[in-house]
Amino acid sequence: MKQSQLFAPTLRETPNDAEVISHQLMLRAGYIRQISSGVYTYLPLAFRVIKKIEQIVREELDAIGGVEMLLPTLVPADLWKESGRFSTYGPEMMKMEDRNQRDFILGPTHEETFTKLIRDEIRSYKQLPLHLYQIQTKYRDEKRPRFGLLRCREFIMKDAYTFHDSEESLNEMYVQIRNAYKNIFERVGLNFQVVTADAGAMGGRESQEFMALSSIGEDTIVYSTESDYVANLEMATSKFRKKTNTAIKHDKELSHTPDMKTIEEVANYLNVPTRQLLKAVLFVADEQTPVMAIVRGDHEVNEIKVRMAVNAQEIAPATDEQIKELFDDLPAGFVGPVDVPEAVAVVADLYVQNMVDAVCGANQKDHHYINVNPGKDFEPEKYADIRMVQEGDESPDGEGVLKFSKGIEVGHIFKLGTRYSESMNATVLDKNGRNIPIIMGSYGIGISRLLSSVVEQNADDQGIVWPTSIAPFDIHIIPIQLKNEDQAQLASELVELFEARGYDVLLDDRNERAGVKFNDAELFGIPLQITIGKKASEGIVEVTIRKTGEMVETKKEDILDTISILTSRD
Ligand code: 9G3
Repeated sequence: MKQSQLFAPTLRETPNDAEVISHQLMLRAGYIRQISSGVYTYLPLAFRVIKKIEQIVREELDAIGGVEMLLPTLVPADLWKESGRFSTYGPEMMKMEDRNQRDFILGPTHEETFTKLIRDEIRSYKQLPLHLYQIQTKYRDEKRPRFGLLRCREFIMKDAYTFHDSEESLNEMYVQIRNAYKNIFERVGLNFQVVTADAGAMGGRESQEFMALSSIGEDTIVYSTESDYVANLEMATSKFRKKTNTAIKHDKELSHTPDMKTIEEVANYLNVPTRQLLKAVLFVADEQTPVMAIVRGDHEVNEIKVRMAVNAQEIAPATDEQIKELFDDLPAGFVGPVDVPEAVAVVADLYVQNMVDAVCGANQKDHHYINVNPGKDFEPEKYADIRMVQEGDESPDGEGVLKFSKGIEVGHIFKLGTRYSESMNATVLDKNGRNIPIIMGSYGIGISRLLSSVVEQNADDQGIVWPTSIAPFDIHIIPIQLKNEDQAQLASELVELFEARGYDVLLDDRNERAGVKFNDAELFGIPLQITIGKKASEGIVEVTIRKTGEMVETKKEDILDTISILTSRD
């Protein structure tokens, strides 16, 4: 392609509202332009990269029996009312009315739409399993779009859904898809981790996230220094070792702690370390059951783990009013596990078992208990792992310690079970002629987010450095002066030579100064640059590897060998 025809408006300066390198470079290199907060134009260079990523996705999914199709983006809200999700996603859902005032949404994901389609068209288990996927624009009215394509209100997602008449069939396909995802992210050149995730609001069971390692990632990945244990922060666990306490346990005493509410204030006032306190956090499970979570004062409660410990569908922190109601007007900060109201279920973290002579709220204004001993002064309904792990904790497999790193979620796969087929009554006749709810899986890849994640991991000060597998072009030919007959002749010979071998070639045919050409080439990040200059008359060009900056001079007749040697090494 001629660069004079390519629409890639590059910028000299870094736009100041772009905070991360991928956002800065994709604006400067003429890959994207914002039309509204979280809504972007994919300019031709970005579009070419997206097409290459999609091609890899299609190859890997088709290879395991995935079948591509395309569902409407404009979806009747009634479907989401059937599944009960129309209300749960509130402001994030892009809603609209048609000319007859009927409610529609712009699809943020398509569990409901696929479930309806299967409900209408599939009657027998003999038609299963199915692996259907689409690559489609999704809409989510994010509260804080940011970081360019990393968190948008309109984005491209590959979403797939599988339909089964048995758990075994789901498990089998789930593993195949997980492996296909690994292939995809490896081929795209991404440095990633697969982490076990909490199925969260999806209400399903097992789920895995695919995280692109990046310091600007919003998710925290927890991994062991010695073993291959890895999980996301919500799910990560550590090894707890129960100690047999021989220390003397004193009798509890009431202590006056006027207006001392926070863990730090109480610890300072009583001159004890925060790890000596029992931190009580109140929740309401499934909108009706009050739960008091107890962790050691220097630990944090993990809400997801509390939800799972009490087998709740959903859980929320108790409001101050709910606390006042349960503990007759007690202000927050004096709540504790000793003599709690009947209605409150107490769940204590495993580490609480090793505490002796602890301090806790006395459920009386301005008072705490000291010398409180679990098992003696209070007995929780259950002990469970309900704390956030911390760096340095022992890995749950006993090998090494836990460390944290940040990640960008680029993929997420779920075993949904019958969550949608039951709420939407999608059933099939099984081999015994009984109507059973269809078992489902759902699988997503953030295509446009993946593009930015690759740039985050593959950029240098001069610009983007694309992995060869998804670069917008394979070779960038840059004649210094196309008016020079030798250079023009050599350039067109090389274009022909490379295109005949299936390379995507970009020829900088613009009448610009050399400096401008080189700056733009650095920004674009095409893996191989071929500069045609003074030695064109001798048929000699410079080949530069964008990634390493390495440059070799080579004669035209040797150029294919040179390139295969240079590119095969990386
Ligand atoms: C919504 C809105 C935002 C959402 C969802 C629904 C996230 C929603 C989770 C998923 C799960 C999987 C299939 C592909 C892989 C991911 N944000 N999720 O369901 F209405 Cl506004 O999308 N879906």
